[in-house]
Amino acid sequence: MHTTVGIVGGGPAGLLLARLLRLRGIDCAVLESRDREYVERRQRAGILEQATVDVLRACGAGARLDREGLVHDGIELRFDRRSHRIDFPSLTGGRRVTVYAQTEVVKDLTALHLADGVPLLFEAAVRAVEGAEGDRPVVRFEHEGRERTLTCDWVVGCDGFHGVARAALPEHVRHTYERTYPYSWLGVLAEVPPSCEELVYAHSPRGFALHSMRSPAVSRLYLQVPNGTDPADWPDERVWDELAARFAVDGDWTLERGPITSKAVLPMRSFVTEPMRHGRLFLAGDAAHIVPPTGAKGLNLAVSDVTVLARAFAHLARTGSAELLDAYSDTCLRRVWRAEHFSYFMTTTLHTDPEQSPFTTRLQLAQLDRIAASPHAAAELAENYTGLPLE
Ligand code: FAS
Ligand code: PHB
Repeated sequence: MHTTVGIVGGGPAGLLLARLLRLRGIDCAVLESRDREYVERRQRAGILEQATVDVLRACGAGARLDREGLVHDGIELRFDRRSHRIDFPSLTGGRRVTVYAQTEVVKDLTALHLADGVPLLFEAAVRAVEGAEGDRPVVRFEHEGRERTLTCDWVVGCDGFHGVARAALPEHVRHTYERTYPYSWLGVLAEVPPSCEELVYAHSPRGFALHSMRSPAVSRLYLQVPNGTDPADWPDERVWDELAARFAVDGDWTLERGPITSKAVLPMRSFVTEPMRHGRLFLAGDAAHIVPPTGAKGLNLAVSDVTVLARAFAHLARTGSAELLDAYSDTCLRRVWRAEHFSYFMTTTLHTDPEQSPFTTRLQLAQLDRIAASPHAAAELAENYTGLPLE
């Protein structure tokens, strides 16, 4: 097989890149190691920035998003038994976010591909990317029990943190920056209407908690837990009791309980690979960078990477100039480090490190109090959370 742009990984980054290239008449093919059902059911992100919604609409993947997405004009911070709402439009000149699950974005993009025939191979596990320094890189993959190759003019690694593409950047070229955290998230999906209109981020002496949602009937909630936690040690009642304790505020508010349908522990990591390009190989999304989910940036960063990359490939096809491809890594890394900083800030301000001193806890509360008291500090959070416009 040969194509212009070989895409490794059929998550949101790979699927959206293929769609954007297709709309610009650039040949591409997507190789995804898992089956369709697994990729469409894998619970991940839930918050879309305005810029992400705009890109999905522009590429024809906005119809269901517009029908079923929940537009939110703010979030609530809870700390010291107090509650404080951050109003996005008034602090950012009109920006807001949309609650629409990553699973649904993946379903919408997959349906578009299967409808208009972009080569999208499921259960096609890529073993290696070779020849990125040459002018015709080769992707070696296994499909239906046979070893196969895809030759390309360009390869894009959209295969996530545990993928193979990043390994094709030689050690002497690749610089990695990493921070791990002394806690994880226990994420649950529950068949119960959300107990709040907007997302609630809670700082409490017992640890962090987040109340998110998937629909008017399905809640998505997260609890800070020690690394290495076994979900089996958290029976439903214990989950609800702990959530209620962490969301507790003075005043009348009740956490509605219901059947928990999924439970998983998610480690927290900040990770960046530089550069995001080597020869004819590009990295996009989680293949190049990871943010802790406290800032709701993961999926949105993947979308901004492939938007910049698709524009650069279109510029090459139109003008013959590779200038935007040459600028890809620097262009994306500016946005990546902004999101890394914001996600680190949200994580270290809202979580309680088991080793932290009472002095550190006081500093966290002083920072949260500042955000509640100062429109400038609140605007800084709101601008980062709703996402900066794409360059
Ligand atoms: P993805 O990891 O989504 O997709 C990569 C794809 O490549 C996968 O489909 C994988 O099967 C495939 N692949 C891997 N190796 C391959 C190979 N060798 N050959 C072929 N295909 C291969 N963000 C939030 O904002 N909120 C959240 O709550 C949240 N929860 C998360 C939970 C988890 C467990 C993880 C890992 C991430 C979470 N994130 C969350 C971040 C998440 O949204 C990511 O940023 C987003 O999935 C990134 O999309 P991709 O870059 O497309 O990577
Ligand atoms: C989610 O809905 O899954 C979600 C929302 C906001 C976050 C993280 C996860 O910060």
